[in-house]
Amino acid sequence: MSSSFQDILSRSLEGHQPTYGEVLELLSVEDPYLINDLLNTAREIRFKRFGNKVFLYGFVYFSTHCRNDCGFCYYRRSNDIPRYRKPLDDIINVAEQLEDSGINLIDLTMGEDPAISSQKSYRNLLRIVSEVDEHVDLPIMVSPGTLPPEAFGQLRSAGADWFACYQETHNRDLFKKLRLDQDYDYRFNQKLWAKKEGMMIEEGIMIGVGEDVKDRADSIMIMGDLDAKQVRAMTFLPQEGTPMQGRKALDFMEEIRTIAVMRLVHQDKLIPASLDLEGIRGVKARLMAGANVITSIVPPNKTLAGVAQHELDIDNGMRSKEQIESELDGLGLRVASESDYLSFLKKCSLEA
Ligand code: SAM
Ligand code: MD0
Ligand code: SF4
Repeated sequence: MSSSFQDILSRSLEGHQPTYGEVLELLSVEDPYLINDLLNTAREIRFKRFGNKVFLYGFVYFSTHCRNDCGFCYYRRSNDIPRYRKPLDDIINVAEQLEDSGINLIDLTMGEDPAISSQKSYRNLLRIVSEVDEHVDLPIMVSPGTLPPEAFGQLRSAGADWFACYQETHNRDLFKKLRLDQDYDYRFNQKLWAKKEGMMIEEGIMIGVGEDVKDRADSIMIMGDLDAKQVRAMTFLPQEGTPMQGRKALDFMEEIRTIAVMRLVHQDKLIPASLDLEGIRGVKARLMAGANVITSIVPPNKTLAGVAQHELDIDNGMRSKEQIESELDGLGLRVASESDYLSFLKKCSLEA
């Protein structure tokens, strides 16, 4: 067992993508020494592909209203919580402030707020994207939930470089339990439509929502079929007031191992270490597993929320570039420049 495990690691290090069966093995092994070897290999692969550079993403959750009722989400329609919808000027100001702080991309995220976009009209969303694009000289990711097929060309023209929409799981039965009353194929097709219009896509899964190891392996392979340029795994954190509030969160080790396996399979893709789970103190473990983007950087005192952790480390200023830089220093890593990020995007567009 362990020698074949080591073979998988050495072949990965030579640039060979593990097979489905090998992915299952990497995700299942229990020996802590072997898991440690997996993490070391993932880190080495990141170094081979990206050197010591890490990308930083600013997160602007501009509306927390949502028409959906996802069982895992704090912002689900049925949860009686305070919500906000930021005016355009505030969104632009925050995006400008994030740009000044020296990050690489702005992620414009919303609940499926009917006042901003619906299957019938998404004018307001297009306006927000094009205004941010006009004021800020950074690539833009948009995470708006689902849109009708005809929206994607317009979203691209408005200035969206990336479209993020996480399936959470590629097990259809489990999807039904998580994303209540939502259509699996419609959500999956979002990514195909976005790609067709020239956007890069991010795919993602949640860890600890009832999936098994095979489901995780399936998702990792599907991320490749989709040609997602950024792929993520986030541990599910139970949210107050939701049907899944009583579930126990897994410890973060399964997410961290999944990040490492994703790095072996998707060697030249971006893989986030999100601040939205454990805040700044969780960055190191995720980077040590081969992640190369720090997401969910939120400026303090702007009444902006996170998603899985709606407050953690925001108003104390810990989700900031300065804090991240000091973490990176200790790991021999540094923040990528704007031109490093643009080279990555250029490489992706040449592959398209
Ligand atoms: N409303 C849009 C959507 O659902 O696609 C954009 C919001 S996006 C930030 C929501 C993502 O946050 C989900 O796809 C999920 O990956 C993550 N998320 C939400 N609730 C979570 C929770 N309780 N634990 C971990 N991740 C969560
Ligand atoms: C994050 N809270 O990066 C954000 C969010 C949406 N594109 C990203 C889940 O962790
Ligand atoms: Fe709405 Fe997105 Fe939360 Fe689902 S995950 S309830 S679509 S904000």
